[in-house]
Amino acid sequence: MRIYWFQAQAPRRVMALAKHLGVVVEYIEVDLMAGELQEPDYERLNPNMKAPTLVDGDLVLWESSAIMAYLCLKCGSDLWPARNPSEQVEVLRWLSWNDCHWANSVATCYFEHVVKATFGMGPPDLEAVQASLPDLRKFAKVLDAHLEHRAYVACDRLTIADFQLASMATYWREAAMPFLDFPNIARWIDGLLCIPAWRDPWPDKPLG
Ligand SMILES: N[C@@H](CCC(=O)N[C@@H](CS)C(=O)NCC(=O)O)C(=O)O
Repeated sequence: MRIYWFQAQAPRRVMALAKHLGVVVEYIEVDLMAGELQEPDYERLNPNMKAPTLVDGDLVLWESSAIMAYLCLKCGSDLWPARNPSEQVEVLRWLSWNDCHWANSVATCYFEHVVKATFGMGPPDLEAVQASLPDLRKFAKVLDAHLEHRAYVACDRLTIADFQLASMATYWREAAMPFLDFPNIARWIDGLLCIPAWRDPWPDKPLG
């Protein structure tokens, strides 16, 4: 099984899960800045020209939530609760909420403060950050209330929904996301960072 990746939030979810589950994977790092996502061979695998992409035999899969569900199915993990319909619906609800609302609302802070710094793309556009905050606060209020008596987003245990929702929010301090005002979100993120594979999702570099 191969996973194409580079150090960014969507590959992060998949890499953390694979490490957490102990799946044997060949990791292929693509060089974003060298334009490798646009190379025809890569475009044939992932026409979105984005990462991550998983290849397992004849199967080619993109979209990190689908890849995470696939990894769980492969190793029989209930982080994607395939055998429990009501849990599955609960996880699906939060995956959908992430992709339609939460990811968009945290993306500006993350891009302006983390992505630009990582790839040397210049200073953050603070006006854009400011303009994104009403939406971020609107959806943070929903998540914070949901997490009030919970350690995890769904099913009272770790699921792929946690990794899906937490990937950009994990960087809330450096990304200046206002989670001091949403303490249940801050507690949930800090709790996830106790999971070794979530804290350090990237493949070990070969020695030497
Ligand atoms: N919805 C996709 C998002 C994939 C995505 O946007 N990946 C980003 C990295 S976080 C990417 O490859 N960006 C490169 C580009 O857009 O050129 C998923 O969850 O897999």
